[in-house]
Amino acid sequence: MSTSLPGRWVLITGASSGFGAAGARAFAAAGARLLLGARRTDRLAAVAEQCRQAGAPAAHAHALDVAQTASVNEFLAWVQTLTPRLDVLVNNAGGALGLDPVAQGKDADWEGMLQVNVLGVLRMVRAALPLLVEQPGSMIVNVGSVAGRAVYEGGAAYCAAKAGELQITRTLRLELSGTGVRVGTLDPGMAETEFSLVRFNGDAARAAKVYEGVEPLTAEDVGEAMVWMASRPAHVCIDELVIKCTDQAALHKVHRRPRA
Ligand code: NDP
Ligand code: 8X3
Repeated sequence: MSTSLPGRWVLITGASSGFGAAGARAFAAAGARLLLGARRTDRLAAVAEQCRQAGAPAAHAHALDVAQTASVNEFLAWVQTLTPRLDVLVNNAGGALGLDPVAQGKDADWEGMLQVNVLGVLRMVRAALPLLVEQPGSMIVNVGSVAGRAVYEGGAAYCAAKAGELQITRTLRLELSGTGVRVGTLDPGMAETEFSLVRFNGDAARAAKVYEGVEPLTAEDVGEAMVWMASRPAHVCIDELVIKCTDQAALHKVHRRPRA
C-alpha cells in the first residue's frame, strides 16, 4: 500500500523557487502539510500561499540558510513549535556557482557550493532526524544531480559537491538501517529553473543558452518525482532515482534542434 500523504508533515529546503517550490505545490495537492525554508522569505511566503490554494491543510514558511548551522538549528526549533514529528525531509537547497576551470576557480564559489550542497545536507539531517525516527514510512529525499555521477569541464567543485551528496545518501542508508527512515537521492539532469541564472550570476542570456534547442525537464517533473518517492509503500525505498529529459541521453550528449 502506498504511504498516504494527506496530513503528513513535509519539510522542503530551497522551496522559494525551482524544484523546491514545485515539490511543495505537488505535496500540497496530495494533501500534505508543508514546512518551507529558504533565504528569500518573500518568495517563500508566495509559495506557501500557492500550497494552501493547491489544497495543503497547512503551509508554513520560515527563513533558512543551510550554509549556517545556527540558522538550521533555529529553523528546526521553529518547526518544533508547529509539530513534534516530521514525515518527509526534502534536502533540495543547492546549486552551482560559476563554470570556471579549476585553474581560474574562485574560493568563494567553491566554498559556497560545498557549504550548501554538502554541509547543508549534513546539517539538515542531523537537526531533523530526531523528528523523523519512529514515523512509519518517513523519508529523506536528497536532491543530487547527474553531475554527481559524471563530470564536465568547469564543473569540478559542483560535481564534487553532488558526488558528496550521493555518498552522504548512501552512508545514511546504512546508518538508518532498522530505524524505518528511508533515504534516497533524486538526481535530475538539465532542468530549466533559476539554476543557470544563479550559476552565471544573473546573466540571463548565458543562462538561456544552456537550454537552447532542447526541451529540458521542468521543475514540476522533478517535484512530482519527489512526491512519488515519498509515497511508495513503507517497505519500499527508492535508493537512487536518475531523471533526465529525453533530449539528454548522457550528460554531454544533448540533442538540440536547429533554430527555426
Ligand atoms: P533554483 O535556483 O531555482 O533553486 C534553488 C533553491 O535553493 C532556491 O530556493 C534557493 O533559495 C535555495 N538555496 C540556495 N542556497 C540556499 C541556502 N544557503 N539556504 C537555503 N536555501 C538555499 O534551482 P533548482 O530548483 O534547479 O535547484 C534545486 C536543486 O536541484 C539544487 O540542489 C540543484 O543543485 C539541483 N539540481 C538542479 C538541476 C537543474 O538543471 N536545474 C539539475 C540537477 C540538480 P534562496 O535563494 O531563496 O535561499
Ligand atoms: C545540474 C545539472 O548538468 O548543469 O545539476 O550540472 S548540470
